[in-house]
Amino acid sequence: MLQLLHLPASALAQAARDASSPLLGAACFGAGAGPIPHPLFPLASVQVEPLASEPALCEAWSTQGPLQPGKTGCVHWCSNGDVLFAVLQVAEAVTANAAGVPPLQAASRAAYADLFTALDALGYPHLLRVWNHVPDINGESAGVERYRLFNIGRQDAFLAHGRTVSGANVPAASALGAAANAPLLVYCIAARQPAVAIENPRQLSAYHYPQDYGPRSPTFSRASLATFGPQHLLFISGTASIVGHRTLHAEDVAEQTRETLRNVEAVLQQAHAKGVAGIGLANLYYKVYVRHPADWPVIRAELQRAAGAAVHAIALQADVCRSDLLVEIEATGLQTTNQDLRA
Ligand code: 3EB
Repeated sequence: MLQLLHLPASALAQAARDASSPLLGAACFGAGAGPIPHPLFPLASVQVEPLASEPALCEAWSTQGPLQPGKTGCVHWCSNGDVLFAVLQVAEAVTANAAGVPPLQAASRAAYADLFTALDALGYPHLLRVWNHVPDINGESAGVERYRLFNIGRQDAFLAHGRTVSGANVPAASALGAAANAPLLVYCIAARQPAVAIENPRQLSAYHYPQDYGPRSPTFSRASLATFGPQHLLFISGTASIVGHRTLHAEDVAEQTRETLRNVEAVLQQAHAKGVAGIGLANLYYKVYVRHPADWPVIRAELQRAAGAAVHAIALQADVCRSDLLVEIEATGLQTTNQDLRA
């Protein structure tokens, strides 16, 4: 069983001391988070700023013990017997590099190669959910958009480690920007057992995007559904105003938000067909990545209209992987079956 906590950074140390539900891992957003002293769990320090009133926000995963933490290569991880939370960062400047390979592409490949080596060695080979923060994601290096370089390096590593880059074994993911001087940051949840991958019938699978969006398609599914005993976890990937493979409503943030939420609903429908009808728009945990902070009130109003005024949401300023996208929304759903609760 996992629980997802949204909390201010100042409350993370307290949550970490709660021995009845220890932390498997966490991500903190914003410079205000500061260093957390000697965490026993992997902590992703994400260089994007939160939009809400809190100076910094954290997303933490709590579970039941016993937990095993460790470090393999540059991968910090912690596992609970079913799942493993992992964090790694790679500075593109220092990645060993064949001549002519742009440093970000090399760093992306190296990050995923190190991750796969660790996951395979630890016995948690199945990636359920990945968060990627690419510094200056909409910038260019060597004349190529940096998100495209990231996609090349990521796909290279999947293939080099014998992993498929389309279909059932591709993880759910989000890909966002980060400060231009930040390292490439990847954090993820992996498992001993595979998840069920879910696609969105309104969208072309991202791993089949045409070459207009780069020489290699992105390697992610629209959602993944994992089951641990009585608990189902639904990880909905970063979702945007894309229908088919095209961006819609390029200049209109309200329309982009509504289109994005139609996509989230379409993914939920697919998940319902796989037995998680209890997860809906109103009980998802959202992370909203906003390109222009001034757009947040409009986005929040649309999200509240769709999901209710009490919606659980973290809002962050981040660049989104296509320069015409103003907002990207990801979501996580948790459902515990009644039958197993009675047992
Ligand atoms: C999209 O639908 C929007 O490259 O891992 C969303 C989620 C997006 C994940 C990724 C990219 C990624 O194409 C962008």
